[in-house]
Amino acid sequence: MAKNKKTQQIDNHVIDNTNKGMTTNDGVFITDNNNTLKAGERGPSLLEDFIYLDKLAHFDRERIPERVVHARGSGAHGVFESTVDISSITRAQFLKKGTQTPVFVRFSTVAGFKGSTDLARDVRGFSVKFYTEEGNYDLVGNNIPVFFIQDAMQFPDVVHAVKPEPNNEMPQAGSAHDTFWDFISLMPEAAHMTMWTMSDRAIPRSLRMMEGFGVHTFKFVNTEGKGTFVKFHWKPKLGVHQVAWQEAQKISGYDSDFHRRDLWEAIDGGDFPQWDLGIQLIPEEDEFKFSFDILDPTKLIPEELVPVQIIGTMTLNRNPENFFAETEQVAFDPGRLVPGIDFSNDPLLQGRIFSYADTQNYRLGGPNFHELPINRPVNGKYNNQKDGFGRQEILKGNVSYFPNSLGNGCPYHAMLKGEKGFESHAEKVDGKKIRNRSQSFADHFTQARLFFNSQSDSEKNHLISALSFELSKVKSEDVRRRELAILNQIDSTLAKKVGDHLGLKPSTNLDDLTLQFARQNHPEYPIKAPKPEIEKSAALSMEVKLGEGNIRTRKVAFLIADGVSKSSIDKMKNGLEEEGAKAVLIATKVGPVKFKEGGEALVQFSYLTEASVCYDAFYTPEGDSISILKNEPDYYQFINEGYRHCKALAFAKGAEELLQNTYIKDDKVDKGVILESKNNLVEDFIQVMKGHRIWEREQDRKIPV
Ligand code: HDE
Repeated sequence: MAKNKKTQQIDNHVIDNTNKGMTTNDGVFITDNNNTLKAGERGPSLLEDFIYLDKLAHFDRERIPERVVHARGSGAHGVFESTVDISSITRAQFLKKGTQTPVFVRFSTVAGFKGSTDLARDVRGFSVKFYTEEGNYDLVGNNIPVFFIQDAMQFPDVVHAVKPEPNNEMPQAGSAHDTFWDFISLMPEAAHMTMWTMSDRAIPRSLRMMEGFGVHTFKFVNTEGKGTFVKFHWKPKLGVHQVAWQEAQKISGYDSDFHRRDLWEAIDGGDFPQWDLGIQLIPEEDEFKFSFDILDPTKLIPEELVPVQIIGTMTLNRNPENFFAETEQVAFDPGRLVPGIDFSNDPLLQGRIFSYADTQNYRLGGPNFHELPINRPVNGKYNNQKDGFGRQEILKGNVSYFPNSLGNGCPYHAMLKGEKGFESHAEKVDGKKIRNRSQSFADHFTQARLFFNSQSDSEKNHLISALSFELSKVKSEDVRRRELAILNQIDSTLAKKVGDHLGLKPSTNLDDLTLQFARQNHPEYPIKAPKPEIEKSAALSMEVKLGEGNIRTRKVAFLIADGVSKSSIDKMKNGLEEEGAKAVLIATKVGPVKFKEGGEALVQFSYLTEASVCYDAFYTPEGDSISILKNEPDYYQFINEGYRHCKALAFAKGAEELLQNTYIKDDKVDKGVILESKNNLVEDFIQVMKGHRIWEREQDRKIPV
């Protein structure tokens, strides 16, 4: 693969220790890296041991502050290719049809610390840095298209509420606790986002299988200076998929790096994840056309009202060389733009313009973080900024000011030589200084309801279970009641079902405290909600999402033991691999496993190291292995749990007898259990996997695990 400019830039900084002698930081060769310098064999250490001091002084400073939010993240390099001509709408050069732009992407959870589990119920960050020829452009988005709050002033509050509680620093990476729901139940504007975070969007199957959203409305600006509002969407080619909540909790124990590992292994194995970039365009004339305000970040624009047009594709094709240097030191900032893109007046976005550069200055230790290899623009940076901690570039000459004559007026203003510099969209602004909230932001439940109504039955059930789980963990009954009253405004069945789990009857009126706080922003609260354009939106359900019929990179556990039939393995393996899925052999032990036909396979995974929750589907091939599996309790755990979590299971003819010892007997054999004696083993199995899960099984609450 040809290296792009960014890859080359990073490569220039990669250090390779191969065939190198060990040195101090000053390049002095070290002869003993094991022992400190002492006064006599059993004597005290000497202060003059500069080799030890050099090593430890650096070690003592290895940690930098983790991100205050989105601390836990995984990154990858890639390329974005523009595929559609939208030059009449934006002058951004990287969006010119056919342009390829290097990118670095960082996915993250929000609440947990840097070492927390990947499978927390949480929003996922979806940050993309485009290294364009006109400078870096960051689209710092999430996998959920709306936000909890409307104004940046309340950001520290929502974050403090969701983070571990300050007295005991619990719980880690979880919103199921009192302070989060206390805040949320006082903030009806959070109702819409809460529906999303309690849905399965918050527990993705893979970072490669989630959508991304710019959340705010932005602006495109064309060469004539005309603005058009725009919303950004990333649509994954693998479809949008989730795990079950019970699985998520177990995966956190079995493999808390589940998402990070999945992304790394996919890229390492050449399965490069891809997303299409979509835009929704709203002409300036249509700014007030909708029943909601397009500047309100708690609202989305339904795709039925403004269709999403695909304008390019992003491919992630390279893992970082070094986690710290790249994924940790990458500094995203939605407050930096390239010509052709501009902010809207969304008060949440406006607040972000300050926070990101400010946090990088602190986290990365000063103003020179732009010079770190991962952050450098590929087109270079030329200005009169100088000095500061960690400065790497060496400015030549005696001029570091503008205007100047001694340096021939350089670096010059872009317009002087005809280059196209950044120009803000010349939007007319005229208003009194005022510290309040627009009345057009005051309807909080219509889109929360739209989201709920758009879910399939199983999705609704998951949402109800998630809310029940979270609120059951809340100790304060007042908080539970307040939140139930909010849910009741969204949908009475939803509120009733959650209330049943809590032993509470939802009130039809919002709690007095909720009203009191809401009225601080909207004195007339609650207002009469405007009539929505639509009641349901197919695009909001994961079940009808793109990528259906695609099982690429899904992991199928082949459950085997000594004596397994090779031909029974190969038959299924070939079929799955043709569809891009992966067969993973799991045996009673790692190392060589004998085939019935003679010969052996080297197996890397065993029932000791693996868990059913980390796999998408299960196949039991036939062979003499069956008599061993018959007495293997961990085998049954795989099968029962796989069934409980609504996954596809296939059994070769000789393996079907094992079913008798599982939960899946006779009437439990549904469309997701493929028996070679009754079905077309390979094709039917693939077909069921394409449907992702057999959620109907969830009705059967008796399934033991
Ligand atoms: Fe962030 N956010 N945020 N945020 N955010 C940060 O910047 C902030 C918001 C998002 O992978 C911080 O570098 C404010 C919305 C992502 O490195 C910080 C407000 C959205 C990431 C910050 C918001 C996001 C961050 C912490 C309200 C979705 C991870 C570390 C006005 C559109 C970026 C850092 C990465 C990170 C501030 C709200 C997404 C503190 C003040 C809305 C994906 O600057």
